[in-house]
Amino acid sequence: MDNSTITNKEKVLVTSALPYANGRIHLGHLSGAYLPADIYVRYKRLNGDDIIYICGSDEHGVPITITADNEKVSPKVIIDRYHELNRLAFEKFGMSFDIYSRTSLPVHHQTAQEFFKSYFNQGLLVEKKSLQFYDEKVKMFLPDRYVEGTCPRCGNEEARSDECEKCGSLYEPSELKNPKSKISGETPVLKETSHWYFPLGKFQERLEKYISEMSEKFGWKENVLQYCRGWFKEGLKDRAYTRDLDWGVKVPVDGAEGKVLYVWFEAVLGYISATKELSQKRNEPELWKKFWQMNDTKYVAFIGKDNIVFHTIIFPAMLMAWNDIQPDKYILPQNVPANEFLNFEGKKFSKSRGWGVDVLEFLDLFPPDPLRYTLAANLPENKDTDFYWKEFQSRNNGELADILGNFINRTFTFVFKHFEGKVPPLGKLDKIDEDMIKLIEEYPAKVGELIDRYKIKDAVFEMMNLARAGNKYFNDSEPWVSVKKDKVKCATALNICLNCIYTLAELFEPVIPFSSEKIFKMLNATKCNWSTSGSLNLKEGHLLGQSEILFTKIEDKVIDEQINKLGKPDGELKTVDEEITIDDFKKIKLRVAVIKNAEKVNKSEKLLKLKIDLGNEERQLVAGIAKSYEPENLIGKKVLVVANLKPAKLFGLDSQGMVLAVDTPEEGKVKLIEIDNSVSPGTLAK
Ligand code: B3M
Ligand code: ZN
Repeated sequence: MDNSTITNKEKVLVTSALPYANGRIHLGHLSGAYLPADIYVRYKRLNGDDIIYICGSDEHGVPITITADNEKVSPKVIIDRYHELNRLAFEKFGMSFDIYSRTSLPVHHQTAQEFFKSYFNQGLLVEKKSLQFYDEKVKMFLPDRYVEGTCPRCGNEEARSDECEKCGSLYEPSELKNPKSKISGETPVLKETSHWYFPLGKFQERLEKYISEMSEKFGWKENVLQYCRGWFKEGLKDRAYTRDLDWGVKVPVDGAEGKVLYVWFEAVLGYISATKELSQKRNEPELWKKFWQMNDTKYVAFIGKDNIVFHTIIFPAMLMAWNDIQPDKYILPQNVPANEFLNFEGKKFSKSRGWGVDVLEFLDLFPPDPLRYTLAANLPENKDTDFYWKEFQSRNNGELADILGNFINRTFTFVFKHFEGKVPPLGKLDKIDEDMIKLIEEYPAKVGELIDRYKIKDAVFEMMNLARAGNKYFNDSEPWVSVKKDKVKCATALNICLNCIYTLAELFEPVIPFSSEKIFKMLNATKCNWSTSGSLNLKEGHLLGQSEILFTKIEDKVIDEQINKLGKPDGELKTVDEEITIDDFKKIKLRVAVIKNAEKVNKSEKLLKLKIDLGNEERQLVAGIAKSYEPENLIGKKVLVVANLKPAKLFGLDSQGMVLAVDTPEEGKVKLIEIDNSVSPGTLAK
């Protein structure tokens, strides 16, 4: 455990993944890399730590150029539009970045080029020639995502140029069948090009050591470590750090016209250049160095799980390579508390299918705090979670309004009615009062410790528990009775309630900052240091401010309206599949089969070898379902198989047919289409 977090003030650098400026931020993004970081940062600020929080738009790379191509506008139009929209969305949501920068700024281009040149000059980069697809019609090399074709291994028709997402195989672009350029639709040719490769393998040993040390000292999350182990097990390979593309940071080497730096290479450096921009803005030239180049900085990088390798392996290796020869040494991430994904009402967010809500849309309908609270209470810290409209409603109505809001409201009403809006005196304490005071005193440390360990969901649960306890205390001490019989006792209870509200205002600040500000205003008080927020800060006679409504209940009909909007086949939702004739379909023989045996395929994480019985024959087939099923749970299942698929070889094994499965919202997981037990093997589906 990192004891320094508890005793000393820290110097902390926090970054959140730089979102691509090619689309709007949705709730899933917030839950992954932004809200948890903001809660952490706000807490650290209240704690008096010296902290900066860095973010900005990632404005290069193929995702941007694809959006620009689709809209037939320049990439600049796209990034200007989405940088501004996302900046605004974050602001309305209450994100407290110290800077929201952009990677198209000159300071970023210079920084990225400086790193590249450093590697180049030390002879670290290896230039290699390779064959890449080239579209002769538009005269450009096609990055992976611009080429689609048939997988040479499994026949998937939507395979990328060198990788099939369906069966997980990697191959040379020359092996891809029927390649098509996504830009012109033409068949691209293979043309030789050269790129600079970073020898990641050379850093493997040091990276493994770095991760195991950091994780031991600072408690890295298990999901993050698992990803890293997977990469190390496969062995780190050289990676091309340049691309043939117009849009991006130019490769600062003679003869490299038409080439830019690989977007992931420069995007992670965006954290550094954004901090430089902050330095300039604050007119503190040394600020960025103080955070990036001094050993006493604690650097925490918040991301979603799809970005893990870039932050735990690629970026640290880049910093190590710089530190190897340059006099100014950078610090490495001390922790990378990556989150899993948030789904929406049981399915993945999908812009094209209209599934999900983006942040600006949401905040046009509801205030930010109920959203922050709902997302924070359900963060995908260890597994994927879902946003449900009904849960949003019940967290708002049943927790924010009925527990926190109600406690504050009844206390204020009582104090204004019976104590002229002033904090009543604290009299002799009974056991119930002492117990409540003890709770108030204990909670800041309890909640803070959870946040320090990135257990934000648990921290939020505890915050609301204190409000629960406050409500219960109010009930149990029955001030409406004591006000008539024993005014001193009544005053004592209300004094404690008001002080509990003060503590709640402070503890909840990181999660619901807008409401917290209102509560402080109502208390006519200001924030204090986190560590002293539980010490009965409001004294006898202190005059309270105006009371106001904190949380409005959301009616069923408002929520139903949102639910009904979802999944409406309003054009966008319809899947557009190419039509086939009944004869085409009849060519495919789908038959029922029983799984007789299943075993793992050596060296493959995705594949299982199945023995199936088709009624009158047994066959072997290889299926990409290892991440979804344990072999022993498959035996006896009746499934549907494409029985007349041409045999293929996968991982050197014969596969005669294909078993049918459907995607699930969980990344990489599928569900077999199972057939009722009454149907015999061999039966044809029609
Ligand atoms: N833009 C990927 C993403 O938005 C990428 C993150 C960069 S972090 C340096 O998921
Ligand atoms: Zn494939």
